[in-house]
Amino acid sequence: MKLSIAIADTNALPSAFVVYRGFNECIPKAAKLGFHGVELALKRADEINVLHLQSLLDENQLEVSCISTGQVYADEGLMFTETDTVKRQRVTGIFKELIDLATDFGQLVNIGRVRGQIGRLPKPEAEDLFLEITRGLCDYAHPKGVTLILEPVNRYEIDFINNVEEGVELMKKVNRPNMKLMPDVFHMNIEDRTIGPELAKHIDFVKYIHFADSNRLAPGQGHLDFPKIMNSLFHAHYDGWVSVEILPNPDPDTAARQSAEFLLPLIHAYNERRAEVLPIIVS
Ligand code: LER
Ligand code: MN
Repeated sequence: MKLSIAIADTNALPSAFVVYRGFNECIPKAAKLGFHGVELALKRADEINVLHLQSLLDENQLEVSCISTGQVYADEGLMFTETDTVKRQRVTGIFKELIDLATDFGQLVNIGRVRGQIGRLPKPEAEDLFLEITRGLCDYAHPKGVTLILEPVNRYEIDFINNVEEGVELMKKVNRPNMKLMPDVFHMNIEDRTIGPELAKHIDFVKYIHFADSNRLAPGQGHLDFPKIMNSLFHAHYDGWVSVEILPNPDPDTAARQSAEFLLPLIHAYNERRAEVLPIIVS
């Protein structure tokens, strides 16, 4: 298991949901705190100077865990359930460029609120609009080694795919090997029956996990039981990223430090425990 933190660059929208802003300043800070990677919140692929980002990552020995796309939705209201052909082409084009970028950085692109609303559409129609764009993007991404990860988001933010079970049902309809889920334990705390057992039950679909406490502050600052959640993940043999996506409160540096201080010892113990049992699982 590896630990990442959500960051955006200085030109990100005020609504970008990240802990840190400013790659030059914050990538070294994340490395110093012990994070293994950074989740890049992007609006467009051309925000990234590939050579500069790669050298920043190399200098700080960090990886990109995933490219997240909340700003694609926030910026122009683009959605996969959109009916307008021009807007559908636009969101598809933006995603193809983000997939190209992910070939070199993380190989994972998230689909958050950009999946769209059901709104006034009949649900099967909204689903078909989503499926058409998503299958096309999966087929584009597959030869590039990139996987798309859909995030169930709570009902107060969106009306389409609120819990993990709904996500799994939709994944089965997408029916592509590079389409998986990105559960977020903050949303799961609102929408799912349980957190750890639900993640374990659907582990084959779980590719990446957002960590935030019940109040969306750093893990350890609310009432979610992270050791218990991680124990379920351990028994389900999860070996992917967990990424801190929290409010930058009381300030970004404190929120990032609290997250690292709370989660890194748990992750080290998790990985040591996995190293002990891995030979048994493999043999
Ligand atoms: C995005 O990862 C997320 O969790 C959303 O709640 C942001 O609005
Ligand atoms: Mn999230």
